[in-house]
Amino acid sequence: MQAGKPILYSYFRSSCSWRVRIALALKSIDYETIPINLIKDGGQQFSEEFQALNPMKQVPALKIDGITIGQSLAIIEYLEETRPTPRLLPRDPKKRAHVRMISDLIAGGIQPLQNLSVLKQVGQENQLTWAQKAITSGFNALEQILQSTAGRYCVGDEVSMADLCLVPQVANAERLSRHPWSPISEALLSIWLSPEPPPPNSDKPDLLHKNQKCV
Ligand SMILES: N[C@@H](CCC(=O)N[C@@H](CS)C(=O)NCC(=O)O)C(=O)O
Repeated sequence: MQAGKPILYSYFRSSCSWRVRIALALKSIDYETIPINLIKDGGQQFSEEFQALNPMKQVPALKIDGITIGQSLAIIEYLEETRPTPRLLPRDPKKRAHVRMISDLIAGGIQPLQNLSVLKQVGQENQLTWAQKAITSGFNALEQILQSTAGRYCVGDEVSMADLCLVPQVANAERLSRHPWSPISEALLSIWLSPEPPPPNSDKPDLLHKNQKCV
């Protein structure tokens, strides 16, 4: 199959899409974006056209090398295997396990609890309390883990997939919670988050914007 420029189906407020945008930017991969607005028209993720691409009706999805991949961590791992520079998974198996552990903790243990469809089920009245509970318990565990894994970044001194997961999740948490950040989170944030707001209608590799809201 003819493979052109990769296409990222993304929503600028989506923390999961943001992970992939950071990976694409760090690996200097040129790509096009097709915005999928999760709010407009009752949610464009529910359109037949998009469901054909990702039956989970979620962003991100990446068309690349003649295939379509859903699930942000699977996308990042594919990019890592096919475009290995710079590395986002450490060579050392123990460090690599730590990176995957932190990534899974965020992608499986924190973000899904604050997903749009889950919050809808929880209901407007209880949404904030629900989200704050999920943030507090997830981040308490994370903070404890980071005590032993972090150097300059989540695992040692190299940027990894774990940082790609952490940054959007912290931005999300800052919006929803008053979680007290440990010195490690504070240090990571100061490295990773620039003070500028995202450009309007941004769906670009807007690496690190503190004021970006996520879902
Ligand atoms: N595990 C998936 C989760 C994807 C996900 O939850 N995406 C959210 C945005 S961050 C979404 O599309 N939500 C749409 C909805 O809840 O209707 C991943 O890592 O890609």
